[in-house]
Amino acid sequence: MPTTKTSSSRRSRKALLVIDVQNDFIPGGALAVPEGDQIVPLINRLGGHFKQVVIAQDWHPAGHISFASSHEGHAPNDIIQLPYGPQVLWPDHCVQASRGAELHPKLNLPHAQLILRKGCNPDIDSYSAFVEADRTTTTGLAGYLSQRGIDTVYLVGLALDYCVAWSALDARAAGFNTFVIVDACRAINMDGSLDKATRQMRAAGVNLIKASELQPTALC
Ligand code: VGL
Ligand code: ZN
Repeated sequence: MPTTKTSSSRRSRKALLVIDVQNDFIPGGALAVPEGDQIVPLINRLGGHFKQVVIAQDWHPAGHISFASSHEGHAPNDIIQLPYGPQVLWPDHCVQASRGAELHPKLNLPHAQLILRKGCNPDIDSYSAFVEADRTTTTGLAGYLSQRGIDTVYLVGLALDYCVAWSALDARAAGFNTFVIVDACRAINMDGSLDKATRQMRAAGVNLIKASELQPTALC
């Protein structure tokens, strides 16, 4: 066997993680993120540069603990204490098999090999595609990526200050080189949530970049 490594085995292996680009998070949806639909063409273009694409999908059972409607006397945006910590309450969204939970119809990533559904536990939310809100239960995504030799992840999608940020922080904590492509994301930005998430990501060593800074030939 030859002893010299090929350039592809020496290079880092990269994956694109597309977070929650679903009908309920785009204008007109139950938990609309302003301009959420505007990132879809850029995500489709970026997707073409990656062999490895993972799509995360928020996928709650009806009556989920994160829904304000599940807590009498509470309204969306209230914060309550749950056994695992504070929980923002949201309008009902991304209910399993509903139209709002479907991926955006213009999302075009036919080569994505994994669609990872999260937030399925009725009693635990999961902004992160890696670890649920109890900070203990894993989705298995870190194992999936590392068993495929992936060491670097690029995140895009919705919402930058919630599911993208939490996923990026957990990717970093799991040891992945982590990039967030900020112009391929949009934020909810409620009560300073975007500033806070940005500070936390920077402090953790998550790289916040623009799509124009990427060299497409280096991404596969
Ligand atoms: C999200 C709030 C609740 C997100 C999901 O995708 O950022 N935000 N569920
Ligand atoms: Zn959710």
